[in-house]
Amino acid sequence: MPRIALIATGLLMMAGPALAAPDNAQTAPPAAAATTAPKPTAARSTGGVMRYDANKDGTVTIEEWKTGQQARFKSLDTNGDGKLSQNEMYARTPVVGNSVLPTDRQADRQSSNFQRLDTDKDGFVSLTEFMVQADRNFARCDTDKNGRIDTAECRQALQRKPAER
Ligand SMILES: [Ca+2]
Ligand SMILES: [Ca+2]
Ligand SMILES: [Ca+2]
Repeated sequence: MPRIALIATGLLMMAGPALAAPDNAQTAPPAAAATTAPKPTAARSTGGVMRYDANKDGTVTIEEWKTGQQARFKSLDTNGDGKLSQNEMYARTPVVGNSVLPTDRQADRQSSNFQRLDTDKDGFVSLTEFMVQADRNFARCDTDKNGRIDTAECRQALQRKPAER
């Protein structure tokens, strides 16, 4: 029964798209091919989480998260003074005209985010202030409170709280 073997291959491919070879894709049943293809957009907002999975075990622990956020802080601090100005913070996410939000909305949002992070109101976000927010973000994603997050958990958490704008 070679067909059953093919279907099994299709199921395996769904479980691990990275293992899918071009040859298998051509011979896979259409149903399996159709289910592997979609879902590109959903991962966009939360897919970034997994880049902090330093040991690649599929979850991001609080330690991995903190290490990653500290590294992020350092890379954002382009003048190396140990704190982030608003320009440094958003240098990589500039307000752009072709986004879903109008540019003034984006700018408003960035400056209100920045002010929320800058809890001592000195006009800069220190590493401590940055990490307070990082902890909060982790906690928000870690809905089952086991000290680990993954993309699915984060996506759920973010969907549950759509009013953050
Ligand atoms: Ca991990
Ligand atoms: Ca700085
Ligand atoms: Ca500050």
